[in-house]
Amino acid sequence: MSKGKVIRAAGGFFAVCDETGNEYLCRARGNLKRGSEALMVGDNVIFHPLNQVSGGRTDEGIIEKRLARFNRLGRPPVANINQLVVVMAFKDPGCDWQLVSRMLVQAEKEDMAAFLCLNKADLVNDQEIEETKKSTASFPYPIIYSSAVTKLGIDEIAERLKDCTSVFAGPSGVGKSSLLNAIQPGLSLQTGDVSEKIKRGRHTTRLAELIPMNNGGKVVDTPGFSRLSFSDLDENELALLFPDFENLRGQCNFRNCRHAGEPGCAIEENVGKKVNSMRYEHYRLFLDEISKQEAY
Ligand SMILES: Nc1nc2c(ncn2[C@@H]2O[C@H](COP(=O)(O)OP(=O)(O)OP(=O)(O)O)[C@@H](O)[C@H]2O)c(=O)[nH]1
Ligand SMILES: [Mg+2]
Ligand SMILES: [Zn+2]
Repeated sequence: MSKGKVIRAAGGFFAVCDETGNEYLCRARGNLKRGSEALMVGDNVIFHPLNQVSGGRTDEGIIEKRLARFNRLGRPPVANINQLVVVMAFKDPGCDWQLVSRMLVQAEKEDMAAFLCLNKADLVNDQEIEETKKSTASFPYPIIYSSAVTKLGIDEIAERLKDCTSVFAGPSGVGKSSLLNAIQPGLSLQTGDVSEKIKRGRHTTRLAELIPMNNGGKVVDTPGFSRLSFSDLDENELALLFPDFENLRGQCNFRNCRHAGEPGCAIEENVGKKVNSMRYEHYRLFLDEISKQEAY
């Protein structure tokens, strides 16, 4: 028996990388294919190699067991991730801030660190960047302005990927794969153009893939998505998943304040000050959405 990590999953097959870097194409036992047990990229597994491997040759195996996960994301489906990198573009396609907040809520829930990459900075002028900086004052996560074309921000992103496992997530066409190619020349991940008419990506990356980086980090490149709903969130939990509110906790008039229009709400009083107004809007929107789900 050997220990390894799932680095790709497709059509009932799993590519598993063992501790010495050999790759095996594996099938999995039936119970590892369904529901929340279903294997994901990033899962650590015990597998049974079917053939001897020499000199890094690809071989085959059977996955017997999945080891415990310390976290998992539903979308993109990945496990054992230290850091979420939300990738958006300034334009073509433009930044979907609500989707950013959705992803960040999920990351908080799973105890992942997170930062935002605002890519394609080469397509806007300095004034637009300055305006974004202003409107994201008190945004509670680091924002890196980047360009796979001019290489702006590439070193900083690379630095943040060191020595941990990260996932790149965001809509199709924002430049996730292009950024990874820029960070690690020679990687040559496939990238695709953006539709001229609707300014959306064409879902070039089809499968999540865990990639070892030269600086010791690991990154999962994932297919783009544009919708994300909350499935397992509790109304009372949501405010705890907004680090923006951290320094104001316990300061509302009512101990069980929902921060949704109650008198003497410290959070509402700080909107546009310590709390970014767009983030507060997202909080209210998500709270509504979750309470409607709970009503069913
Ligand atoms: N101008 C400009 N174009 C970029 C930049 N980054 C990526 N692109 C272009 O945007 C298009 C989409 O890039 P991809 O890297 O394939 O985007 P992706 O996020 O991986 O998309 P999916 O794999 O479909 O999820 C390609 O035509 C890239 O050349 C950038 O920083 N500036
Ligand atoms: Mg891609
Ligand atoms: Zn409150």
